[in-house]
Amino acid sequence: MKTIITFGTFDVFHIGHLNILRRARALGDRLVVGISSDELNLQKKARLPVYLQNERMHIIESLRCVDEVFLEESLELKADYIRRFNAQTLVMGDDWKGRFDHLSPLCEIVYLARTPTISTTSIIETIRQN
Ligand code: C2G
Repeated sequence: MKTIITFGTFDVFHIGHLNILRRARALGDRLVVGISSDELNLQKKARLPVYLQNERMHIIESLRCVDEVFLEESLELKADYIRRFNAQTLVMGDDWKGRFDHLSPLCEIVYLARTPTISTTSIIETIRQN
């Protein structure tokens, strides 16, 4: 049984999120997703997500390609999460390329190409302009 782990906020769920989750799942037998907490987002991006953590967790856990979700409370705890879920592979979008290479003694690190042109920020901007 090969377990894949990935992390993200997944705010205002869109096709780029779905693409990376489906491709991550296809690399193994089980996909575990760490959903960034509201507090972590406040620290990282200086704003709260549009969808709060419980809603984001419910949306992601209801996807067919996702087996389990948990709350990611700190960016520094990735090694603990990888061990806790016994993950063999960490998948991240290539906007994070190189940032998690130090975890390679623990598991395989794979960066997948982001889906072009779409992002939560651009969706918010489009709605604002309309
Ligand atoms: N993503 C993608 N294509 C897009 C937008 C996002 O492939 N057009 C991917 C990102 O690369 C990431 C995942 O979708 O792997 C989740 O994206 P975000 O919600 O923006 O995640 P982020 O806030 O970067 O949080 O510990 C790491 C962080 O929690 C990642």
